[in-house]
Amino acid sequence: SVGIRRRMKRFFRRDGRALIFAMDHGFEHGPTDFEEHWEHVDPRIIMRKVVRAGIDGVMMLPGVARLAVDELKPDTGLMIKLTSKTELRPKDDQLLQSQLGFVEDAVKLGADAIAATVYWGSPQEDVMMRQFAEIASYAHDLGFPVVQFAYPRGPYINERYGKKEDYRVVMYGARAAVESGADMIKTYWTGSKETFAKVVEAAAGVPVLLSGGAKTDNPVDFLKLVWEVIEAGGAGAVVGRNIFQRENPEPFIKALLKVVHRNEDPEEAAKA
Ligand code: FBP
Repeated sequence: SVGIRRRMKRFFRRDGRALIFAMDHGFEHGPTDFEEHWEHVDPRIIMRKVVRAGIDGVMMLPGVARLAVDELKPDTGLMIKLTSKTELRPKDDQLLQSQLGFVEDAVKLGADAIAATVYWGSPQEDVMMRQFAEIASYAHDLGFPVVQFAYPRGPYINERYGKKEDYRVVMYGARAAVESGADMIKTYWTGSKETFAKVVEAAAGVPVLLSGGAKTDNPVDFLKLVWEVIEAGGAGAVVGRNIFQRENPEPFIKALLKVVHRNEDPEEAAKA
């Protein structure tokens, strides 16, 4: 619909690419994720920094968004994620993301897109498929794009492919996201430009964003990874720990923006 097309543009610049800041870690991993730079546990402080650095969009759960939306610029894309899990759950339930908010909550917060995770290959895949279908159906009716965090993980994946980052697994998840109606996909790095390009192709034109992952000790290593994503045809990245676990997120975001939007050489981008 027209609404979906308009709202997609709040994230993607004219080059079709986006850099999005992720901050749902206080729920998904617990506040220990912020201990490296404890001041960033306050969503207002880190949001102020990322917005000042020129980020294209941000992703939060509804409660944190309520605290931090005033820090956003009018044109910062706002993605509200409606599913999560805590790491306090019993191990057997770690492969399920549950719904913790509703599309209406996101709309009231001024969201531009709605996000939800599906762990493809989980024993509880069925629950997340249904959850995603409900969220997507309602969001689409209202003219909102839907982002699927398409994260394959589960026992059979490990048995059959060895690891969840195998490109055959990642592209399966991306394809399943497309076929289930996602307007944007967020997924893992597959380890090489060539294999990530296959993931992008399997997504058949639906934008594929990298899921940042654990902080790299050397910032340039992460810039290089994002550079490869862009070279592979990826639409950008959704980055959490690699931003808020650094002492100085602003220059790092500026460097990331140069890589994402200008294909700038990572070493050069890091210098400025
Ligand atoms: P990162 O850039 O920190 O990896 O953030 C992306 C993200 O998907 C978060 O939204 C989420 O909290 C976290 O990674 C989940 O990581 P995992 O499920 O691998 O523990």
